[in-house]
Amino acid sequence: MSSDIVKRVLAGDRRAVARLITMIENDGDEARRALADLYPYTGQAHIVGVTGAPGTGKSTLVNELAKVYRGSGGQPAHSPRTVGIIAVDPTSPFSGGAILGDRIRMRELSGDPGIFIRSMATRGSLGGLARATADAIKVLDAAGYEVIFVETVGAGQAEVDIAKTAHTTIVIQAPGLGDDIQAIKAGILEIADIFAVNKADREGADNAVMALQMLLDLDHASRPTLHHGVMMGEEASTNESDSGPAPSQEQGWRPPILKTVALHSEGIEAVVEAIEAHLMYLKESQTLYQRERERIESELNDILQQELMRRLLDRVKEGELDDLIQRIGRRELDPYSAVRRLIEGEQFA
Ligand SMILES: Nc1nc2c(ncn2[C@@H]2O[C@H](COP(=O)(O)OP(=O)(O)OP(=O)(O)O)[C@@H](O)[C@H]2O)c(=O)[nH]1
Ligand SMILES: [Mg+2]
Repeated sequence: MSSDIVKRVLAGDRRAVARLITMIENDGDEARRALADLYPYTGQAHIVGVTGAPGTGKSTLVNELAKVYRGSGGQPAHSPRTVGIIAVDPTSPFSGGAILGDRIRMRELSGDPGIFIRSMATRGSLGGLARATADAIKVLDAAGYEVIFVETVGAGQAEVDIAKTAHTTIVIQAPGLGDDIQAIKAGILEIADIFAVNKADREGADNAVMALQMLLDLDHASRPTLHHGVMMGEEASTNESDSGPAPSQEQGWRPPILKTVALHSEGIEAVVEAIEAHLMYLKESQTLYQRERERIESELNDILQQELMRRLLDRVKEGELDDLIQRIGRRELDPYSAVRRLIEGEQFA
């Protein structure tokens, strides 16, 4: 039996969507039940991750992209689509300047009923921000938002997590942050489907583009690139997969590098085209299927770990963990034995 909030979310009620996301942030059982009821209605949206160093222009670009998808700004290229935006702030839960700035910036979009905008911040709950974000995406998806942008600051795990959750990941670079190959963060090639060199009105944008280009060339030359688990290049034609349909005779996807000036709405249409082209590629090459499988597997793992941990900690008595830490510190106990005894539920007295 669906609860009231589930029905309202499915009907696209914005206030119900907002409330359920708050419930998810607070990690309640009711939220979990609602998510279970909503799950069959998910899997429709195109999830687009947008990541990059602080201040590179992620929020500004997402706003501009949203406008194009809504058909405003004189872009009748395709029929308007509804847009959900989740801005993830991994740092400050309450005083986040980024969140405040985003609120102000996004106000210009908020009059449009076809756009839903939400900021999320860490509460230190067990599953962490990545879990809550993945669940919030499901709510927007079930509520019928067709394109969902998720903005995360490019910092280690947060970035990897979003690439796992998103279908298409845009990595934003900006000139001046270091324009040579060494300065480009390791691991970025693994997650980027599209590069946007934003602030192209500033000096050094071409250098940033060239550095990325060289990096892609090197990467391509040095190995049969595994991009999101699918072989790229000519190798793809001989690649066989036992986990689902074999990849097609695709040439693979080489991330385009696009210059933008988000502040002045320049180059945005090309980014939209790249996003659409990437989705097409995912569908035609069967990569979508494979990614979805990997995503589900990793999500299942996360939830399992989280749930096992929660159950274990529920059983551990107040102060017991502290005692253990002290005993380990005094070398009376080693950490492996401590964990074994915790799991087996032995008393430590
Ligand atoms: N010159 C120039 N400034 C830009 C451009 N795009 C964004 N900005 C400015 O750069 C600053 C940061 O932009 P944001 O969109 O907030 O960047 P962000 O990556 O979302 O920032 P965080 O969420 O705090 O990491 C703002 O002052 C923007 O007005 C651009 O294309 N050119
Ligand atoms: Mg931002």
